[in-house]
Amino acid sequence: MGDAISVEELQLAARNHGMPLEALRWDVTPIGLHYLLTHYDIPDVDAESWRLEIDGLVDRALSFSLGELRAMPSVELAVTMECAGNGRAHVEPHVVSQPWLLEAVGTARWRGIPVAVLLDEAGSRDGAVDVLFTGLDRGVEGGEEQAYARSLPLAEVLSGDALVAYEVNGAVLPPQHGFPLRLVVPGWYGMTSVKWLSRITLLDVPFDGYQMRQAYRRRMHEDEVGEAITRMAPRSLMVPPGIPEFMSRSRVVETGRCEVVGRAWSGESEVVGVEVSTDGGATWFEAELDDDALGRWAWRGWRFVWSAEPGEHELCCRARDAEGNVQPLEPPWNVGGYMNNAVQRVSVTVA
Ligand SMILES: Nc1nc2c(c(=O)[nH]1)N[C@H]1C(S)=C(S)[C@@H](COP(=O)(O)O)O[C@H]1N2
Ligand SMILES: [Mo]
Repeated sequence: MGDAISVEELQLAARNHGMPLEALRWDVTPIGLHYLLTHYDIPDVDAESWRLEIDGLVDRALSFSLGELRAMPSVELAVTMECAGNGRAHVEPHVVSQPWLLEAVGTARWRGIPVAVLLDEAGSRDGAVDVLFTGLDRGVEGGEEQAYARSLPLAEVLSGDALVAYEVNGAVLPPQHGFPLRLVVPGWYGMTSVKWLSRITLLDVPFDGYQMRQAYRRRMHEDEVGEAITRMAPRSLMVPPGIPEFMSRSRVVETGRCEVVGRAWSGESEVVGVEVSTDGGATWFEAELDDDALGRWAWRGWRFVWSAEPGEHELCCRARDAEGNVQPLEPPWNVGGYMNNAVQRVSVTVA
């Protein structure tokens, strides 16, 4: 890590939180351990008067109460969600924003209604190309007052598994994760999954609000348009083995057999393998992948047996997808510090 973080970054880091990496041991993350990222404030929502509006280029504008949505046929989907800024604190030069290390991830079972079903009921009119999702939380960002809002191409919504969820892991959504309703877009970075959803609007042009035009773009200079950030790049993380040293968080492991376990995911194409290195990335060994019992949109478990010998070691892991994309050894840099999927490195002392 480069420069020290500022009080402003500490304000963000204290409001939001990551998933402690030892929580990788659960296939479905207990919701209190799931990472959390909120740009503004958690809005005060009255569930009785709250409604979901569907409008814009539709045949029939629709409006649903929470009770009406809960009475509709529902689906449940296990989804791994990761913040596009995960890994930001490891990029150099330093990028000022939420200073995630590696822990901005979690997997949950979201229950709700496919967005495609709601759009089918509303009927999309000719010329509709983009679907705007607007949240109830408001703030000022980049000098612009705004409600948090993001869009997805209509074709992406119709062909994908996006849902509006009112339950997570079998319980009512907690306030911080979007009560009473949130969007969940499998495979995409977390910014797409709008919390505190209040409105779905069909547009005849791609939405160009702040969170589309300014934030969440990959650019090498402030003044270039850059490329929109969409799906999650492949990543694997391990449960740091042994016990931590309090301040450095480096690990202490006993000599002998040590099973290293972790999870891997990718939003582009499926993870097909995970490799582990115990010498800082000089040599790699194939880990064993668990089955994909949670389905395509959730992370996959993996394990590797290490014969730990006395001395200092650096454990690393890297995932690769079906298209041959592999996690890089060094953090990629861009203006926003997005999509840093460089390999995890864990310092271990074997006693
Ligand atoms: N309305 C609203 N939705 C939002 C956000 C937000 O600030 N407001 N943050 C986004 C970002 S950047 C991420 S990474 C995910 C985090 O979801 P979680 O807090 O449930 O883990 O929510 C997304 N949806
Ligand atoms: Mo995020």
